[in-house]
Amino acid sequence: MANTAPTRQATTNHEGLLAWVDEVGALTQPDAIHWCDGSAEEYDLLAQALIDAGTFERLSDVKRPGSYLALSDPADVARVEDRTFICSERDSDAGPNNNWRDPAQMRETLGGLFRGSMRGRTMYVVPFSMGPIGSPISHIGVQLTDSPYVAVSMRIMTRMGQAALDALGSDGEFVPCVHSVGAPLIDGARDVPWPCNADNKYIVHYPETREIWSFGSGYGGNALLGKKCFALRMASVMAREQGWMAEHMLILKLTSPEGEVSYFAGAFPSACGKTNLAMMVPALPGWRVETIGDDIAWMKFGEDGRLYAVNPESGFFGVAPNTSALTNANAIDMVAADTIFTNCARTPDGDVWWEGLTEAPPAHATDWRGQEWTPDAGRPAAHPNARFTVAAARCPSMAPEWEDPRGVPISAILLGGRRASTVPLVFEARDWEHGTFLGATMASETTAAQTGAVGALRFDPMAMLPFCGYHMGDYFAHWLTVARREGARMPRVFHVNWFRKGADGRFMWPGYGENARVLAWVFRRVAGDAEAVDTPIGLVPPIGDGGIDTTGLGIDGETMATLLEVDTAAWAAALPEIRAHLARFGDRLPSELAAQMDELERRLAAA
Ligand code: TSX
Ligand code: MN
Repeated sequence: MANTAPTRQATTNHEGLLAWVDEVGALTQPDAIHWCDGSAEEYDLLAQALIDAGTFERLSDVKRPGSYLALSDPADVARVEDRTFICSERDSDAGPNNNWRDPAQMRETLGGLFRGSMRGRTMYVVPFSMGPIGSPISHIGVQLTDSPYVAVSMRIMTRMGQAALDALGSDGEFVPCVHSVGAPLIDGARDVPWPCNADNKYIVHYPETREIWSFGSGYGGNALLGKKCFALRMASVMAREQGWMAEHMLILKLTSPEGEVSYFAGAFPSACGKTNLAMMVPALPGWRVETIGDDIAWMKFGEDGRLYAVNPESGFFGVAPNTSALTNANAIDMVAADTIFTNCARTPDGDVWWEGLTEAPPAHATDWRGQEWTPDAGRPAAHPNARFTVAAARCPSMAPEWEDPRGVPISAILLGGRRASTVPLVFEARDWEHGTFLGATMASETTAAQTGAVGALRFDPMAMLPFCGYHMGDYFAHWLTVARREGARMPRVFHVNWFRKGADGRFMWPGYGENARVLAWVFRRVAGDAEAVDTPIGLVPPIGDGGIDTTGLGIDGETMATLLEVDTAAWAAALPEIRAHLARFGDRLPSELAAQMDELERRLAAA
């Protein structure tokens, strides 16, 4: 691998960058250093090197042109939250939401691990812009990695290569990101298809010096450092200091039958179908949904006081299982070509397959571990966290302005959760402070896809619990602070729940394209054209005029009433759990949120 990898010299005069690359090279001792230019030729060369190394298998030119399948080490299949560290000077600044380590001690530990860790490999210098190149909302990073799989993935997921270097200039600021799979090739040792260091994973953030160091894993958010590490954990710290917002949110564009446009951002915990919502095909005639992003929103204030959002990414790293023409037709079209699949199953005709892709499974397949698989195998063919990595430009529902350097003005923030009971289909926050409270107390019931008891309530404030790079109490305070900026015109906040179940245990709301009916009510609320009923928990759509359009839906008024019902007894019963959740943040919980808690209790008691 090291002998066949291309090498390319530096094409920057950024002294700080050159010195840092030298320094990390001296520490990790790669055989060669390659500065990525981000060209298609370079991508093809690296893909060929990955095929030669056994990491990639080229898929059928007929079934999946330009596409590859990688099977990971079974010990390297997901993000590792228990190996993710925030190394702030003070323990208290990391908060109860993070694993803290002393930065000096961590530097010593990592120094030992990274010393010589790239021996026998090529170190790729991967310059990237999170957000459109040159946008005032964007920020630049440079990742050093000994994984060509990471280098090609970064070309899809970010604006990677010479253009990012050029934007950096000779003295621009960048977030340094160092990544090693932690598997040096010593004394001519043969490489494996998916090198990693399963027992020694470290995903480390130094928020004060803005550095990211990742060791031992080649998978997803552990290794593609622009995504969760930079665009969420590090960016949340930068955003707090600089007065903007880095959020774990989709961004969608909604166009009404009258041709009016609104942009919504949306925070959802895992397993709520965030990517499906971002790419949704509305079932409500005349309405159109287009995609800006499916995972992360960076929002800065415009001169008009509104929040303008960009998607800092340029691709999708989506969960494959249960993605189908029924759940997400745009994603299926998108991954028809030029896609990297990881831990999917392979069919005999050189295509990929995953659970939920088709109603009938293939008669034979090779599973994600490379073993023969048949439908009676008693184990999934694709790993439940199998992924596709594909350029956003391939997504048919991308809005033309998705790369607008000015960003798009956000009118509403949607918060969501998976709740079988208690929480209505949709309700609106009374104001920004109440919306912040709704975000801070967001919760989802666990599904079989997660570990632990199925159906247990898991609080995940703003869907940021694993992604906030500092104390979450301070993060809530930041939400309250940005709204006090002179002239700020904050988005309205809504809570949605597609997952309420009836007495028969079945989902009451059809979801998917029918969610457009909920989005349409949100749109009309923001425009001042829809009604709402005041309840103890917030503003709920009325049944009928001014409420949710149910024409052609086939849901009766009684079911709609149940979907929108505020079960005050169930809410009152949930209060102690919500209080206990907020108590985790101790004296850093903003007093405004404690007051919101008391107000909710008072309103429920009066109901
Ligand atoms: O993504 C989902 N969305 C959002 C779509 C834009 N899912 C899948 C969640 C797992 C990732 C949903 N599942 C949604 C939803 O709105 N709703 C449900 C629940 C549900 C599941 C199946 C049906 C209806 C609702 N279908 C039938 O009962 C036929
Ligand atoms: Mn995410």
